[in-house]
Amino acid sequence: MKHILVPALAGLALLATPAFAHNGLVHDGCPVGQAFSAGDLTITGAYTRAMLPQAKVAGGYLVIENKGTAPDRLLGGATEAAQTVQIHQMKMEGDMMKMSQVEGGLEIPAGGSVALEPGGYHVMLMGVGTPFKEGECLELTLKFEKAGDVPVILNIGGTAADAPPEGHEGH
Ligand SMILES: [Cu+2]
Repeated sequence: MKHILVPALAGLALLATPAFAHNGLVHDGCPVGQAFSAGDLTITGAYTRAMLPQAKVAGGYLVIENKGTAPDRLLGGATEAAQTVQIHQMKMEGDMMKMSQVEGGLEIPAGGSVALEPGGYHVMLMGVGTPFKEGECLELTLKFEKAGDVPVILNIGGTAADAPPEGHEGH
């Protein structure tokens, strides 16, 4: 009996959680310009961009201020809207624009702030199930070394020519 019951329950659990029943997207009633605080950290200006229909990756941008007397580190994040969330850096190497994961997390210095913005540091959302639409917003949990999990909401703006290129998830 036990051998039959276990797979049956596993199947039920899968049926109860369809992939995109709640996909981390808020379709209406998204306030713009919100600030999110946790401990000494305040996060402002959080946004991402509308995606083309076939796109699977998007960049998230925000500013993190640390009013504390000790540094913290942004380690990564999670959202129901994407399979993987990483902290990336984009920079020029020669005449090539390169993106790479920030090793060991991104330091937010004591009494300072760090901007994640196009062309620099960004939150990389990979394996996005439903392409983001302008005017909606995205629920994202940022993971910090000291402040822990900090839920934020990213407004979704229009598409941009300098959005991360396709195929970025291959690196
Ligand atoms: Cu990236």
